[in-house]
Amino acid sequence: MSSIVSVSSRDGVAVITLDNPPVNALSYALRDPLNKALIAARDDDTVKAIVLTCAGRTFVSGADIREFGTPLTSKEPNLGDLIATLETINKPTVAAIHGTALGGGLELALGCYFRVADAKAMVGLPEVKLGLLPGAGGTQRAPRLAGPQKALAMIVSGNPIGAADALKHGLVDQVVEDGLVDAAVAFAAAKASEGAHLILVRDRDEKVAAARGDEAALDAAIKKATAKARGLVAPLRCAQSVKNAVMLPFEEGLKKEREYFIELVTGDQSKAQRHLFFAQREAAKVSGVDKTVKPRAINRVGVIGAGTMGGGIAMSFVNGGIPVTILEANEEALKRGLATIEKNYGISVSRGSLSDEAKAKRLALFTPTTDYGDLADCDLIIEAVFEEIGVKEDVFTKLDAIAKPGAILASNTSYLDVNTIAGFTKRPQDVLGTHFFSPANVMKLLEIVRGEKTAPDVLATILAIAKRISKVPVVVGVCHGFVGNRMLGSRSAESEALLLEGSSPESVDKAFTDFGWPMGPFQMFDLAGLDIGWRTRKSLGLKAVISDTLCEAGRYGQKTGKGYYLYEDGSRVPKTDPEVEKLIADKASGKGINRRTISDQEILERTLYPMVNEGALILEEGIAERPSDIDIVWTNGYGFPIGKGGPMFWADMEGLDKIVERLEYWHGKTGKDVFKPAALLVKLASEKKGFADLQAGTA
Ligand code: 3H9
Repeated sequence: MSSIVSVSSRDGVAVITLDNPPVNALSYALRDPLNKALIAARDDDTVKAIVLTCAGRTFVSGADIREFGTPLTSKEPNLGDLIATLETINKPTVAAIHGTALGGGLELALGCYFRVADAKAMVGLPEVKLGLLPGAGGTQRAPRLAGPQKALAMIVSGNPIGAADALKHGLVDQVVEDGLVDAAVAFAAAKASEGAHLILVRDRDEKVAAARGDEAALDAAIKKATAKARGLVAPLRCAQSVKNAVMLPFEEGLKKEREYFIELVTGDQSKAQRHLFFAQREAAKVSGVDKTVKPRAINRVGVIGAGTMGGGIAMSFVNGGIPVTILEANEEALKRGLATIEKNYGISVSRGSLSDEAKAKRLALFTPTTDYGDLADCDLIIEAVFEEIGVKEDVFTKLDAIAKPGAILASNTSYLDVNTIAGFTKRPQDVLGTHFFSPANVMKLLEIVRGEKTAPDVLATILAIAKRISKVPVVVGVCHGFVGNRMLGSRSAESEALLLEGSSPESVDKAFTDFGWPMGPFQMFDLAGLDIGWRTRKSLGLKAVISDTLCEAGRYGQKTGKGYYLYEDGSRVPKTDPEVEKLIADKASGKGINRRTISDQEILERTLYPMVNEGALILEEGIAERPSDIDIVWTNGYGFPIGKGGPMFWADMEGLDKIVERLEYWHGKTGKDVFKPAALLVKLASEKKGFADLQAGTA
């Protein structure tokens, strides 16, 4: 017996406890003693049943992701061997599930005859989010217990379900409010003493047999579930494997599942998605904010501005159960903002993702006001007002006068200098930027802008609250546009240049969607509103000839029914507009440009390489703490394809020497600064290293 696996006996039931913090991942160090403990309990005639339970905050939350790509993954006993051992046991085996039983953890539990879960437990097969499929029988056993449709939804989405749902669909056999291990022991003992007929999950055929008769329904469900795969292979393999569970004998389905798993785990997409998994957790580790820094308490949040951004920010906090005082300049604007919020919740109700009761509860958490004095009891106040420094000065001066001591004052600015804003108060240590992305109640990214004087506990507080409201936080430094919009700037300028030289909005956007982006730059401009960039450019004395002309003609994008594209009444589907084609051709000829056919390769090089270059400058300047933080910004805030791991991970895959060579080529041809390779990029390329080396401290 090792400290990682211990065995005790209760009324003839062997209780095997796994203790591998933090999440009881099934590393080799755990698998080996667990396998031995299972064999010992199996072969001990005094043991009449076995309960598998975990110490700490959770049941097994999966295979050990850090072992993938190392010899330890397959070192025997591997996870499949462990489950095979479980299935040789001819006495009741019960998994006692608390916390999260995820991936290999749920697969282990499915190797038991029975599962008892704590009422707050969640179970799921999230492997698809790592570019994988459940590789230890999950795609074969889950459909046999829950039915193929439910298993398909769980495996292709990767989203976990609660204990009650799992009970309803047969994934667990009993749910208990408390006393989980006692209940599991009692359950196991009862099964043993009643001499229950024990059927392995792999041998249960009713639910898959029923689906076998209706292959068309299964295919339709697969088509729907994988409709948004966008070039990712894992969702397709997940779906095919569930279909195999229905159509093939168990052993054959299992063999195929193994083949798919090996294909995926050795492929670039899964490497990229595993990189993002760890990158997200790294981003929460911020220099100067260690575990000893205690976050401040946040019981009420104030939001200034009830427009699109303010409303979305307020909804994010309310969705996390935090009361919000929402302030507008006048009653009319306040009413309009609240009506939009109510409408948005109404849409969730009509889609079935929110109950009427939950909607009412959320609405009750809003306190509307037009009086700054009402923000005095807020622990955190975020302003989302007009993006102009004079307006910000007015707001922060007022906040400084009314906010209670220790309240955190945040600006949702996307470009302005947070240090200047902090200087409008007598408490710059309590000021920072919280840059949400639109629609703020949906988008996961939160850029936390650390000012020169921002206190460590202020950062710790925002990092903690971000987790509470299900955002993905990344701490960045002060510069124009921070990480995301600054890199977007270099991409945008070049997208416009491509139009003048011969591309169309359609051809640029298609090159992007073929690469895996959900939409291209021009579809994104139309969605976000062209007027936003126009206003910023005007304030900086910059020009973008096509975009400016569209704005002058009142073409702001989807909200005005036309921008780079045309949108028919209320539709979001972009249609080619001959007027825009003509406008581009006229502007090009006015500048004496001979338009030509531009390849997808050129489009991608000229838009994405400058982004990587800007990312390198951002790292040189210390605006981002590490390359992977930039990847988190771009995959969570701008739709960079997750299967490519973010711009910096992708750059490493492309090869930095190739990128430098092409940047130099374009710099020579155009003379534009965006193509001038950053010193860091040149250094890494010349040393044949990548951003990963920089992060690992080996460059
Ligand atoms: C799989 O199972 C494949 C099989 O089908 C087939 C195999 C053949 N491995 O997220 P947190 C670390 S694939 C290694 O901050 P929370 C994490 O990096 C796996 N490490 O905590 C972090 O480390 P650090 C399928 C892991 O409470 C620390 O634990 N399973 C793993 O917010 C705390 O993590 C999954 O995909 C792991 N499996 O959330 C589940 N999991 O402190 C992945 C976590 O050094 N895990 N770590 O930064 C999760 O979703 C969340 O971690 C969980 C806890 C919900 C469990």
